[in-house]
Amino acid sequence: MTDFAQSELAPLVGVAAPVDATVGARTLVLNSVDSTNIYAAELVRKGEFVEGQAIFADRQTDGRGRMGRSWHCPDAAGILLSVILTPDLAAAYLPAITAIGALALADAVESVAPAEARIRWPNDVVVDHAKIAGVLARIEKTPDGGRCFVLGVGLNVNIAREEFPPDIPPATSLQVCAGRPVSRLEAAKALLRSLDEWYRRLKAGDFGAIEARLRERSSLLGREITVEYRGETITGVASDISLVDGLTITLPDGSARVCHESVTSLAGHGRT
Ligand code: BT5
Repeated sequence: MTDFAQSELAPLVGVAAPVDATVGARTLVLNSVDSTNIYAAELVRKGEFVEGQAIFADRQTDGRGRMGRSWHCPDAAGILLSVILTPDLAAAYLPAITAIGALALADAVESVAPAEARIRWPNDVVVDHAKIAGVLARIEKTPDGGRCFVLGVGLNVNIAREEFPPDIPPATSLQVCAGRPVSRLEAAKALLRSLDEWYRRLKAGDFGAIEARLRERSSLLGREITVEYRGETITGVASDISLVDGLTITLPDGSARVCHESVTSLAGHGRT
């Protein structure tokens, strides 16, 4: 593991963040790391971080997804980023952290490629139902007994269709959307900018704005879906998304089922 790199992202170190930005106020670019989320968690445990610190890597040897899954990314072809956030919020606000990650990714996708980005609740960003980015948010303890959020995001930038593992659900990249290679540096800057804006809203307590945009960007709302939730298969119409309750599915008999945590989708909006 090296902590500075001959990387396309190297210009982000030190100079990129506007003076008033929190996200990216300090930035590390690593050549190679097991997982940026693990690296960020270690910084938190040691108390060696500032609010908004961003850790990028060109390569992960153990990139993590949710529920023991892995995140695949060819070397120097994507954005692999973890940001350490310290809002004064209880652990129950973790879904809001995931939400601002997904919203920022969707904004960044649209600012650098001609694509319409949607959020497949809770943590996938999709273009035409193919996954272009994912979010993995975690809570970590600081040495003084406090709490931090580590927001990890993976965004596919210059990955050709055939470079995705054949056994994963449909995936896409900015390059596939744009029909040409895309600057990782520009994508990273757009992402930091947008994340900073959403983090500002979060810290101001503007959960209404976050929730409203989450609904607007949803790939699920109004669609018939089939999901697996806590061992049960549920088919119905995705009728609401909220930061507190999660996903509400209205069943054919008119009753509602609330899925607080992640669901495994089986049909209706692409597998996850
Ligand atoms: C996620 O999990 O989507 C969270 C991804 C977070 C990755 C970032 S990279 C920086 C930071 N450090 C880390 O170690 N992690 C974070 P989940 O919803 O569980 O999706 C994982 C599933 O997506 C896998 O099981 C594959 O099926 C699929 N997948 C893996 N790599 C992919 C890719 N590059 N594009 C699209 N789908 C992918």
